[in-house]
Amino acid sequence: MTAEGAAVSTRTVARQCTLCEAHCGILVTVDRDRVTRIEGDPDDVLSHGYICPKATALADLHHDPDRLRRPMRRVGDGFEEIGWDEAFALAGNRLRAVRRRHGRDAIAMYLGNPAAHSSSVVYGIALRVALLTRKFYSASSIDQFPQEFAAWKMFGSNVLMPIADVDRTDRLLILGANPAVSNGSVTTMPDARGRIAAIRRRGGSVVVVDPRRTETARLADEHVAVRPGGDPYLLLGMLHTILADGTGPAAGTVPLAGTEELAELVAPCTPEAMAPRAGVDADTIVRLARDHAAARSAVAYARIGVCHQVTGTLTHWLVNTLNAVTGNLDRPGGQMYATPPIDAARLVRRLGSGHGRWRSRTGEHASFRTELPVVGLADEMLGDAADSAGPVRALVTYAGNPVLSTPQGGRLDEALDSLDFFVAVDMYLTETSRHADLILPPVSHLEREEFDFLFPVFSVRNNARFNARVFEPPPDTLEDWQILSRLTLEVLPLPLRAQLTRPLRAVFDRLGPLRLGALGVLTGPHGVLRRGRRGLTLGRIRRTRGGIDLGPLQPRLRSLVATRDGRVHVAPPEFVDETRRLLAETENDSRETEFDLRLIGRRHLRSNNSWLHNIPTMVKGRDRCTVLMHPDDAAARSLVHGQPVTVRSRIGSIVVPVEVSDEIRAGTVAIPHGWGHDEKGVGWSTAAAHPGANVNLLHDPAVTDTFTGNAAVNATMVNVTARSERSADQDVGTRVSRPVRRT
Ligand SMILES: Nc1nc2c(c(=O)[nH]1)N[C@H]1C(S)=C(S)[C@@H](COP(=O)(O)OP(=O)(O)OC[C@H]3O[C@@H](n4cnc5c(=O)[nH]c(N)nc54)[C@H](O)[C@@H]3O)O[C@H]1N2
Ligand SMILES: Nc1nc2c(c(=O)[nH]1)N[C@H]1C(S)=C(S)[C@@H](COP(=O)(O)OP(=O)(O)OC[C@H]3O[C@@H](n4cnc5c(=O)[nH]c(N)nc54)[C@H](O)[C@@H]3O)O[C@H]1N2
Ligand code: SF4
Ligand SMILES: [Mo]
Repeated sequence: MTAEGAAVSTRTVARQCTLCEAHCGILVTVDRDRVTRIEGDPDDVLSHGYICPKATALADLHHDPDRLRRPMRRVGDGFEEIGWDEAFALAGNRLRAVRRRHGRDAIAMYLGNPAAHSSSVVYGIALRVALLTRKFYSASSIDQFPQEFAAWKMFGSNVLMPIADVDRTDRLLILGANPAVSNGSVTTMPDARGRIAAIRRRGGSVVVVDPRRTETARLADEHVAVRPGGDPYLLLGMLHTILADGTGPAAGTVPLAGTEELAELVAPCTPEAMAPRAGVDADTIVRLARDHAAARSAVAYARIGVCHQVTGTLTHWLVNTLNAVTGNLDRPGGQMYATPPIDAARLVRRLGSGHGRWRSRTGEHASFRTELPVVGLADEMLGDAADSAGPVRALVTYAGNPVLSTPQGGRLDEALDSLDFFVAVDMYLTETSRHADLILPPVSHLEREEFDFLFPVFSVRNNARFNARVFEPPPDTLEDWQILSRLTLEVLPLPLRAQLTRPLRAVFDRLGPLRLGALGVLTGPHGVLRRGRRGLTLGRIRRTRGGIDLGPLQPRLRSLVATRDGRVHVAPPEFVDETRRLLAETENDSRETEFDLRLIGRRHLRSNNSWLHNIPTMVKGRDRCTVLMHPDDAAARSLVHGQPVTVRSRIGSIVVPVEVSDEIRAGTVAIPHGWGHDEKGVGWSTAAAHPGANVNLLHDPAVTDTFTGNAAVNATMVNVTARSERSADQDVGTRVSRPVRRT
């Protein structure tokens, strides 16, 4: 090709990576219809040129021949391509038939993680509303439910989850998060490594509380190898110290309610009493408390490691409370709230979070914010048809892979096969969608043009960035929002649906996510309607390369707090009662005779939950789906590094290689989730060559966060034995589950 030809055919588009919450700015260089390069955008106002290795996967995902481009209908054991109109008619007829025969709760819906990374999610919610089903599920109940519940009880709304002002803090205490790998979650911080290094450079300090010496712990001043599940005790001991020292509670922008009850609760929680439960010595507890209280600004930040515990909600309450009583709530360097271009949290904060409005069919789980915990999904489908509550007969999934990502006691495959109808909105034939009757694939991430309204709500710095399209979508393809709005029209419970479809479609087509986004920006806190001529419009954001920086986080809790009395509640009665109950329990280090190790999770820089393992650069190198074990534990079992072992829990077992390292606390083992690509009929050819094993086959769906039913996948007791002892017939990565019936 001549140089001139190259110049004509090559172009670079600035947009964001939509794979994780960081939404880093990227520059995508394209030669005709191929991506030739993806690099960090130095002009991006939030990520300043940082990207992680996953960003390049966007190109591979776009070009992946395994990615579905046409609707697929099940025929026998396989699938055939069909047209969109035919596909929507099929989905509509079948879903309506199920609803007519079995009622609206016979249709369930599951919304997965990538939905949150696209403004199409609004249309997912519209579909959920049109279905009028109480059987709604999402990845939130194997994720941040505990954090939302704590926010609801303390600040009056589940959406008011405060974030850590990492860019200005003098002291960062991280519990159960590994931002050096995850780049922050419910605190969007692209280049977390750089931001953590900056805290130390400006004279601040960073402590990581984690049973594993993680990538983040290695960047910190101190690593505290807490016992898994030990965090609430560590925090109670810290609160005891602060209140006993008289250094709290400090005054904040919003008055605190419940400080006396809190003082009474923590009075007996001396560091000495808490130390064995936390697995952290008393001196360390005292020191962590005093350093937090003494720092000019300090923030405790906790995430998924503690959400995935039976004490998930309690721990997040104690984290927020620690920040509040040390005067670090709603002040620079502490826990704060963003002021995003679309003030989504403020708009919906009074909608009501609601807990226990309805229950699961088995009665085991209560709804929270109008959904049920996903751990109950298989149970909901495998019910007895004679059951008056009736089992779920049809399912809609949108951007989720619950077969790999949720604990279901090994029963979800069977449950999905038992359905009358299952439609998956997904661009891959996955462990989940392979069970579908119909798969509706959206365009690739690079073919979307969007304005994200969700993650700016959790961003460490206020910003407005447009996400431009790299490729025009090919003819006869649809974006998620178009697919979801067509499905919505198909299931609208209207008597004149047939007649109304055409005009409603015209309305939906005109009300794309960009129109809604433009309206949100216009009326938002930085919009022209509020700020006059210098204010924002979507057009201005779109035209500004790298986005618009809207400054550091501002104190604003007073305008957000949604409790009836306008105060922040540091001692909600149900949390106090539950803490008392736990403290009264005689200490039981769960030394069950048969299962003697506690299993936790871990993430890798080149994995993204279950769905990047089909990209060769994301799976190259050594096997990453291993069980990480302390050398003492390995020696006690005569296991050597690299050896295949059987990891067994009360409900299932998998075979994986053992990885021996002293980075993990003795008595604890770690296995990453999102693996187990060995199912027949899955369309992931590269992933099939690197299957790993599905760790969620080990986690008991009955073990959940006390308040929300969030999966407590860091609380599972397992044993680990040499493979040959008990399961010589299995290959590494094989799944051997013992499905359990619990109804
Ligand atoms: N044991 C254990 N389990 C866990 C976790 C853990 O730490 N330990 N973590 C949990 C967490 S935090 C989460 S968020 C969940 C995630 O759980 P899920 O959301 O259920 O699973 P993902 O692996 O994110 O699967 C995403 C699916 O969406 C598809 N997809 C990707 N992009 C798009 C898109 O733009 N549109 C559509 N329609 N589809 C798309 C992919 O092909 C894939 O099938 O996993 C949870 N599971
Ligand atoms: N590379 C990559 N990035 C991701 C993802 C990914 O799959 N890969 N997933 C994205 C998603 S969906 C999410 S929700 C975020 C999650 O983001 P993070 O919360 O940062 O997730 P993890 O890396 O799983 O970190 C959890 C940590 O908790 C520790 N832990 C486990 N049990 C306990 C405990 O009882 N106490 C304490 N103190 N620590 C404990 C684990 O050892 C682990 O280091 O990451 C996002 N970013
Ligand atoms: S951290 Fe990596 S995966 Fe996440 S948005 Fe940035 S480049 Fe993408
Ligand atoms: Mo997540």
